[in-house]
Amino acid sequence: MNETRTTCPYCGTGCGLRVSGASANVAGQIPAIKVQGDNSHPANLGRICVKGSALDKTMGLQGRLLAPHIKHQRVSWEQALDHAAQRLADIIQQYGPDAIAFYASGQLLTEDYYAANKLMKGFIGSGNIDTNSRLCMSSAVAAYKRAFGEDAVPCNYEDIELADVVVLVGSNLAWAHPVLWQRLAAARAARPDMQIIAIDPRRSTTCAEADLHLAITPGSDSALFTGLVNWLITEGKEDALWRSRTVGRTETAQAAAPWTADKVAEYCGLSRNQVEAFYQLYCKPRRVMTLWCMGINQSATGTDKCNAIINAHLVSGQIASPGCGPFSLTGQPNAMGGREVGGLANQLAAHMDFTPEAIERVGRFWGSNRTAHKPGYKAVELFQAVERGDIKAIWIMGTNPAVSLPDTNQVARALAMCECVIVSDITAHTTTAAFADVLFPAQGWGEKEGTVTNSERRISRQRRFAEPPGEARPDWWIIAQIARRMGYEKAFDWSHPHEIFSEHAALTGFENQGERLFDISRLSRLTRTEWEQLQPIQWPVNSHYPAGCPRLFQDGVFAFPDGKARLVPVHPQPPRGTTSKYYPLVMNTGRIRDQWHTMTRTGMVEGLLQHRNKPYCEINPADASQAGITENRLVRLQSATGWMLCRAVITDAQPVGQVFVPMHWSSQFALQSQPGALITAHRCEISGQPESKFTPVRAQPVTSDWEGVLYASDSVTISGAQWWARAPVPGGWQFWVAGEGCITEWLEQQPWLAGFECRQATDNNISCHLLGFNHGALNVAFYASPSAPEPDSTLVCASLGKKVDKQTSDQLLAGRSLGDTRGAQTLCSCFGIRARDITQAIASGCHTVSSLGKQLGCGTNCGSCIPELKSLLSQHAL
Ligand SMILES: Nc1nc2c(c(=O)[nH]1)N[C@H]1C(S)=C(S)[C@@H](COP(=O)(O)OP(=O)(O)OC[C@H]3O[C@@H](n4cnc5c(=O)[nH]c(N)nc54)[C@H](O)[C@@H]3O)O[C@H]1N2
Ligand SMILES: Nc1nc2c(c(=O)[nH]1)N[C@H]1C(S)=C(S)[C@@H](COP(=O)(O)OP(=O)(O)OC[C@H]3O[C@@H](n4cnc5c(=O)[nH]c(N)nc54)[C@H](O)[C@@H]3O)O[C@H]1N2
Ligand code: SF4
Ligand SMILES: [Mo]
Repeated sequence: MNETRTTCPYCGTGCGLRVSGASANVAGQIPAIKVQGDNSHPANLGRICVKGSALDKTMGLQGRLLAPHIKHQRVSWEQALDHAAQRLADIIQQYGPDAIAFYASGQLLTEDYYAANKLMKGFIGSGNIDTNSRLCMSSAVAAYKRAFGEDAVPCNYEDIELADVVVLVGSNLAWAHPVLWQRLAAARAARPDMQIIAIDPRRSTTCAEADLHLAITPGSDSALFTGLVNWLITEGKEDALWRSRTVGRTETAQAAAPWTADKVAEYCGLSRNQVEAFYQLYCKPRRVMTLWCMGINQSATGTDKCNAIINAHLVSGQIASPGCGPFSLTGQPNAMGGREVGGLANQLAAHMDFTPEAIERVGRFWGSNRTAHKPGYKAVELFQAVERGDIKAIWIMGTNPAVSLPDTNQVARALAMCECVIVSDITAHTTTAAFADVLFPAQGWGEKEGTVTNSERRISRQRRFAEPPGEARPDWWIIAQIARRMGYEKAFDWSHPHEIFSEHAALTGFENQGERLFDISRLSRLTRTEWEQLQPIQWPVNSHYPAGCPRLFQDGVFAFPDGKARLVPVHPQPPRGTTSKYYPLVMNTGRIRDQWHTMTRTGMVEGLLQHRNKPYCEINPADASQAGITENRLVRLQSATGWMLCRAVITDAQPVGQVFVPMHWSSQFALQSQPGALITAHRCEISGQPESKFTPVRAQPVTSDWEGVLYASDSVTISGAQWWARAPVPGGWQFWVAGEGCITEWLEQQPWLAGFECRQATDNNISCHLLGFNHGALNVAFYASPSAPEPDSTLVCASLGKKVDKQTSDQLLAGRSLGDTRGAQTLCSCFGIRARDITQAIASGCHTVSSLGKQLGCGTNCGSCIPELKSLLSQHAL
């Protein structure tokens, strides 16, 4: 069996995978592949999570964009490329280069990203290329630059295992970086003295597993870390050697001085004991790692928050040695690659900024005299410029901004009025693609070749193992084809990504006498075979570090001319959004375990929608009862900017005054369930990163006349409902629907019922059961009643698309109910094991994760559900 070693296309952990048994994409067949963790890859050493292990199920043609389109009509590549290049050239001619923008993605490969940046900044001559990393890492980038002089993550994954104390701030590691969580959990199991501290306003799965959970007031983290700096200084815990390696100590100490432990406790909503316990644990000789993610970065003062964390590491000397350091976790598979090529609008290329020398140098390297002279628009401003009409053409590659940006109604307005919207994607129908004038079908994971860089600066290869379907082409190729048509043949004459990589690597070393840490020039001379076989390696890779470098700044020399790191004075500020009597709750948004972003890939995989299957908001019992919201009730969340609908999940894991909503559901998967519609475009002044975790909202129960569940063998279009959401199930799709008025009348208007032979059982319009058959095969089954019906889906799913006998048809029509739905939720997605099966097994004597695994199988494949198994075990022990 063929085996390909490649890298996972999801999170920034960057796990190595072994894919076996690939084959061509033939006529709608899913290539039969098997995906396993690669035990030779240093990021995961064979481990894998639920999303990685379900990659085989994302390889099908369902939903794929297979051909170029203009105005949603299929055209040839020649037509699409000629048309797009001509539109761009015309707009530049008429309005100048700044009327064009690219909006790229941390999900592109480095070679794709390099090509896009080179075309925009080098040849179109505008700084207007930004990326979804603006919504993700830009605060961390800005903070590292302020502190170290360069965007450089000092530490690595081994440091996490070597630490004595691991502080997780604004990171739900167990769900968002599950393999790093597995590594951390294994290290703690081996060294039980190790302490995990989780700082998060809500009790996430990660917090439930931590040794200490600080349920901080949302947005107050700078105070906690600024107070830590003050405490380290006043308690004499400052590191003398590191004091000599930094500047800015006086101002930083002054800014921190008011933040006594008492003041911090009050501001952060913690007890003084909690604050002191955390500060005490932070001290040497213990080795401390701080891992942070979106709970810190996605804030109107995100850059200051990151610097507050870095300040504490510099003052205490918890940096640049094994088991220590400030570690910003990257989210996307290649957010780092984007940072390296210069994909953010305020960077030029290869860690060079817009200085006159750098502009001249990069221009000379690229052979262009039109290199951009100034930064372009950052993501949010970029879409505002589109709406103002300052940007006339936008090319969106590998991201879905109509869902993922804040204020998505603004994004929709901007895209609707933009003269020319070009979208490169692998998915045909995304919320963004609906606005496209030109659609380019890109090659996806497994079909294309290139490199990605993970959180710990490790460059790995993504390798091709499947034939690309339809007419899909690599992103770099599409960009180069447009560039050539715009007159830049020579600079874009690549025929293989290896050539692009070599050029990119050469630029990193070009006239670099050590000023730029990001230097992989030693990789610029790899032959194609060597590049193809490239083993994972951590940058820099140059004559000093021919084998790469696992840990930066060990000599205490930073990327400023004087070699010293900067302490940055931080004055903690509250979030920009403020609650009021109209909007009394804070809406926090984030990730769930089994879904990826806007669900374009993971939303098609049945097994990945068992754990959480519809849009929901978690709300504290006190807030729920005050608002008259009951479990599973349809809820309307309203902010000053927009509104959404979702189901209530009442839980004390959510503090009073706060609700949590998954970021994932878009208009493709539910009606009006997109949290981005509510989020105001407040953002950090320094980084431009939006405040996606703090939106003042109010929550109200929604009244419906009826609620329904629909099963259909193909996905259908629901019309005239108050709300719907869909998820794939075995045999087809399941929809949850809520509506007003008479069910029968509503049903009559549904296009998906047309042409079926129906069997219907209706009870005074209070409840309705309906089966739709086509030539005797069951195509739809619909159950509605005044409150959400819970039919047992097993029989329905098993019958979908099949001929059923009279007896089964009667049973289906009767709509056998699920009965008690408690514990029906699936915890282990790999084996479809439900919470109640697990509680039963615990009751019958399984008292460990491994005995549950032996009895039920749960947790024995990818291990992503282990934190939840543990939590059930401990609940049961109580
Ligand atoms: N399953 C899954 N994994 C993913 C992704 C995915 O879509 N699905 N996406 C990837 C990407 S691109 C990213 S960026 C990462 C994100 O990874 P994470 O940042 O870990 O994930 P989030 O759920 O966005 O947010 C983390 C936590 O921040 C908390 N938080 C909110 N406000 C505050 C605050 O004021 N202070 C503190 N201390 N915490 C706060 C939230 O409650 C939440 O639990 O995940 C990556 N991994
Ligand atoms: N409310 C809220 N909003 C958020 C966040 C949050 O926490 N809360 N988090 C933010 C963060 S951190 C991030 S990273 C963003 C992510 O947000 P997006 O980047 O918008 O999310 P994705 O769904 O990953 O979009 C990727 C798109 O690229 C397509 N694609 C996949 N592979 C390829 C390829 O190889 N080539 C091309 N051309 N296309 C491809 C997919 O089909 C999909 O349409 O969301 C941000 N938005
Ligand atoms: S942790 Fe999971 S999603 Fe992230 S890279 Fe590894 S296998 Fe992929
Ligand atoms: Mo992200």
